[in-house]
Amino acid sequence: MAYQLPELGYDYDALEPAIDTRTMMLHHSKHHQAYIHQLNMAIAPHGNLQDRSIEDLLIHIDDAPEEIRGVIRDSGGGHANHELYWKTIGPPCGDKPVGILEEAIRQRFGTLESLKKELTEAAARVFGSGWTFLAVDPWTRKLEVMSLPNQDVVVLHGKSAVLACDVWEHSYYLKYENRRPEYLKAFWDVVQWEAVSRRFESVLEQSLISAV
Ligand code: MN3
Repeated sequence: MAYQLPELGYDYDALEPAIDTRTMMLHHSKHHQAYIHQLNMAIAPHGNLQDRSIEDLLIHIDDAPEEIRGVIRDSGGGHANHELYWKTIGPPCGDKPVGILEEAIRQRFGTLESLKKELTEAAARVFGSGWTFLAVDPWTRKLEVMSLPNQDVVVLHGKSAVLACDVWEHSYYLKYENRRPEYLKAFWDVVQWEAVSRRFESVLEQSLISAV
């Protein structure tokens, strides 16, 4: 079964005015779709690489022939990062971090505002194309802000991402042009904190299971 473009679960215009309809449409149906197409083309001749989760494919990239590892890293990473991005954002609902995420944010950042400030500053500093994540070390359960270039993925750095902010220009240029800080400010209006909180809990549960 080849990789497929995930449904967003909301309409392209549902994030207006923070993220405009045309950007959402192109970003999802063209950019993300292109990563999936390239990835599927690369792995099609290799039966041992089929039917794996995208995380499994990326973690075990050494199973792939050397000549397609670059495509797996770039397009496979692009697929994984965008899947998380579409789940990070959604229609503005004014929710807040809950449960153990709320507590972890308090311990690491003090306040939600401090977290937003640190992550915004990191995203503003990304040079060229890349991402900024809120990641968790599954063993220490500590949160951290992590920026990575291109389509690198957090999982290859031994962490799990719970929130993803796409800082490639295609995420914001149609509306915000060169004003990345304005996109980053609007980004917080569409973050789905309850979903981020549930993802954090699930990462910690998984790490407990694998520790047994
Ligand atoms: Mn993108």
